Amino acid sequence: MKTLEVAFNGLVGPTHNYAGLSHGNVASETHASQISRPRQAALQGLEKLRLLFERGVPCGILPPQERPSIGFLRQLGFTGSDVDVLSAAAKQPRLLAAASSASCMWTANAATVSPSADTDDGRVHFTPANLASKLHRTLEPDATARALRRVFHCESHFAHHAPLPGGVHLGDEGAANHTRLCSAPGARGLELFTFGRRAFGGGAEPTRYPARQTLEASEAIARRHGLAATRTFFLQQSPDAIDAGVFHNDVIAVGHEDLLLLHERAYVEHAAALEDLRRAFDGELCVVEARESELPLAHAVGSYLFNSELLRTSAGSRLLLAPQECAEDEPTARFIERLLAWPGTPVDEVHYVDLRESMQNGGGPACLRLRVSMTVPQYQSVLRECLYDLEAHDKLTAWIECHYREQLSGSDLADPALLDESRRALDELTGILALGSDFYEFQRVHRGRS
Ligand code: SUG
Repeated sequence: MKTLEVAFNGLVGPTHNYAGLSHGNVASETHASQISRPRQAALQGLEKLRLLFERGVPCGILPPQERPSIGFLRQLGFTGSDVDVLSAAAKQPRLLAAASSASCMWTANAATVSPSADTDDGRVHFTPANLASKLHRTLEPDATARALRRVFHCESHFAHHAPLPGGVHLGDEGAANHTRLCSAPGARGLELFTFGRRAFGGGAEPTRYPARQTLEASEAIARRHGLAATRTFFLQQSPDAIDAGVFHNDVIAVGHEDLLLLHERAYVEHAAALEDLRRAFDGELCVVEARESELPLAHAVGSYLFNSELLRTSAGSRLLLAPQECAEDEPTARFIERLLAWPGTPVDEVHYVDLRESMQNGGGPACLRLRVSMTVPQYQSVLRECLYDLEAHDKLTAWIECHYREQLSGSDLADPALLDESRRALDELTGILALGSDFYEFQRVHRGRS
């Protein structure tokens, strides 16, 4: 059956800032307290979409969430008017930063998605990630679930699960720790879940940085999605790699159809894991592995090579969409040359994109997108306004230019005008993306009052 892989990209929200909230994510910690450029960040994301659209790659858009989240701050006991809440929370800058993060832009962490070819009821299954391991990211799952239900609203095609319960025991980071391999678009696939630790201990664990995903969380998702046990794999991330800054598997590996591109330090019992995958794969799996001697892990983490997107263009070629930092790092650039000359040409071309604003928080091209493989009828049922085309591009560009600030610093997060500007922007966005005027909490609260 004809299948389309649609890349749903997160729109960068108006409060994009650098707060150093993610211990274990080297870029986030390195850029803490620097001045961010929300307008540029959002436009960089849109430019990436244009490039893909021009190459015939179908793309979609997922909206930013409401930030600062006044609802979250109220749950913490701040009271009074919205402006009172904001000014009281400003005395606790770490809490205000958590309430203000635009981190939902990284939609690879929005959910785990299993296409209908893999599931027992023939529907596409979604589990929004609970993102339990970082305070600012725990604000996302409920709003993500709401967005996914609006965009993929047809129940006969799409099954929506709730985020996993259980906090850090069942910590789940979504598609960033999930890879799907298949012999051809539309064919049933192998689903690979990557975890960093076991919920109840046992086995190796990183010592410097946290492991965000547990095996038990991944197993629960596979059960919910009705995946066949023989086609589902659970691989443990190497603890050393996590300690070197590989906080998600998509910092060290990327898969697409019959290609798995990864670093040799990705998994515990790496060689045996790859052998199992090769054996289970229908047809020939192409594994391209970077060796430590040619591409030291620190360089791979710095350049974010494995956070490139692998995409099939409408002309049938496979494109590696890499961060521009890859061209600037010598070992990475050399490895890409080797990749392009690889026997059988698994990758036909490379294109570099400037996503510097997102990259400085640890979000490369692949972090910004959630892949959803769909049959044509499934695709046709998706909320049309959330699919990207050049008309959407122009509308969103004008919207960003009208509402986004050029720059933001940590102290700006307490500015009541920023709250007001963000709400005005998001209210207008619900019109552009046809999400309805009750999509955001502030819209529902406001309607309740009037
Ligand atoms: O969860 N950074 C995100 C980056 C997520 C990248 N996603 C994938 N690898 N798929 C995180 O660490 C930083 C926010 C700050 O520091 O202001 C942040 O949340």
